[in-house]
Amino acid sequence: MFEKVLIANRGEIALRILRACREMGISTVAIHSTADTDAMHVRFADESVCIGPPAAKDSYLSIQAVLSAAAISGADAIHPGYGFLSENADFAQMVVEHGFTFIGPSADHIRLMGDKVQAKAAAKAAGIPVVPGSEGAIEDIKDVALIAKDIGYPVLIKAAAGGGGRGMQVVRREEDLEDLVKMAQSEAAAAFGNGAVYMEKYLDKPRHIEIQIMADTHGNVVHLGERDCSLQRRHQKVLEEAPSPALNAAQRAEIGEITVNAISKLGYQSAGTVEYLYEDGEFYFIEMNTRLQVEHPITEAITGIDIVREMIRVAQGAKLSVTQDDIVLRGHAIECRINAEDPETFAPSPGKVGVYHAPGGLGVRVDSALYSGYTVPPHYDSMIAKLIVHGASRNECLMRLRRALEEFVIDGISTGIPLQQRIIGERGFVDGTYDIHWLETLMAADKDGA
Ligand code: MV4
Repeated sequence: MFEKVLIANRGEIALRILRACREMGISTVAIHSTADTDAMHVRFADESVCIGPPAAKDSYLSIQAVLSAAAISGADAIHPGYGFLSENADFAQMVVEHGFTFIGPSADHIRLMGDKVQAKAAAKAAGIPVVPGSEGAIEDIKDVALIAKDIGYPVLIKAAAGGGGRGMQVVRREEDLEDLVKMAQSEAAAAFGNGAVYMEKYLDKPRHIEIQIMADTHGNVVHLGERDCSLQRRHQKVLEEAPSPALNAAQRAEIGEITVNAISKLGYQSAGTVEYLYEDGEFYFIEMNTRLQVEHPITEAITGIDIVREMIRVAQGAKLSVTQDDIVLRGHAIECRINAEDPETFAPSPGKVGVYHAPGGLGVRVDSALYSGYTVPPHYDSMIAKLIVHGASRNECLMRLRRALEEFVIDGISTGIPLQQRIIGERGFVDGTYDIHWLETLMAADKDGA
């Protein structure tokens, strides 16, 4: 059993992990930069260690600093949260080499899924449907041109070391293929230090649907249903919901079972998420996230399962506390990400918070590290709160969400609350028919004054 866990993160996710530890009777170590001395996660933890200056690369991203903090505090294990070092395979490996437990998957699985070409090949070999395209990285342009002709244009060139939408090129005509592949290769080499790119058929209007899985070290794997994350802007998710308005129970069970079988074959452990594009009734694997995700609370809301506690349990070698038959999806949940941002330009809007009042009541959860008088530092991600609302039906969830957004008070800084209110009032959202382009199309229409 762990006696002490170090949380290698900040903000709301550090609080989320601290809460799970406290409930489990595990003492906690917070780490923080000098910009975060007054942060909530530092106050909340049993002990804290200052690990460096404000710039993340010198603090939250410094493997040396984090490992030193774990050593001096006598922690047994490290939870990386999301972002920062959470998907750094070298970090996961060094954590283990220094005698700590990494609360997450093995370094090998993180490494495998970090290379999008290898991830796709592994997923396909394990029985997961993938987008048709080049088998592996592009080597010979003539081979790829033949495949592109066969699957039909447009095609998409993606960077093996990219992910999350970084380094993609749409190719609409055969005559552009060679130039755009070369461009993508040199951009990928410059951005990621790895010029490998691959090609896929470009899906026109898909939804982004992801399956949450959990696996222990005893061969048990379960899925917790899906989340629909199609509402995004510039590859940043804005609002997520579970279950997806696009799926029925039979489709959910089928893709869930395919995903669970593949995860078993891969020997993966811990929590993870398999991301799919969904179009015309078909699922296509795009990536796997080997970490706890921002939007995990909507899955917790509809399953009643504490995903962070399960991660900690399986890292200790315990069995999952549930089997697939125990998992029942109840009702509907939506998460709104609230960013400190300018409502027009979306530029980050850090600064001092005046009055802070979080909504509450039945079915309302707010995960945030804000408090009245807190100063949001400019050095980190602009997400300052997550509002998670649960209801018996999607309609009840929407009524409750509308009410909760009205109750939210964050004075002193600009936030994305008005954007969320706007979205949930739109017909395309209320009827659940939106795809991955819906939000950006809506906002482009606003700009044009349409
Ligand atoms: C695609 C695609 C269309 N066709 N792949 C963007 C993020 C990265 N994870 C994968 N992405 C996409 N891959 C094929 N073959 C469209 C996107 C995409 C997207 C995907 C999910 C959520 C939002 C998106 C926004 C633009 C493009």
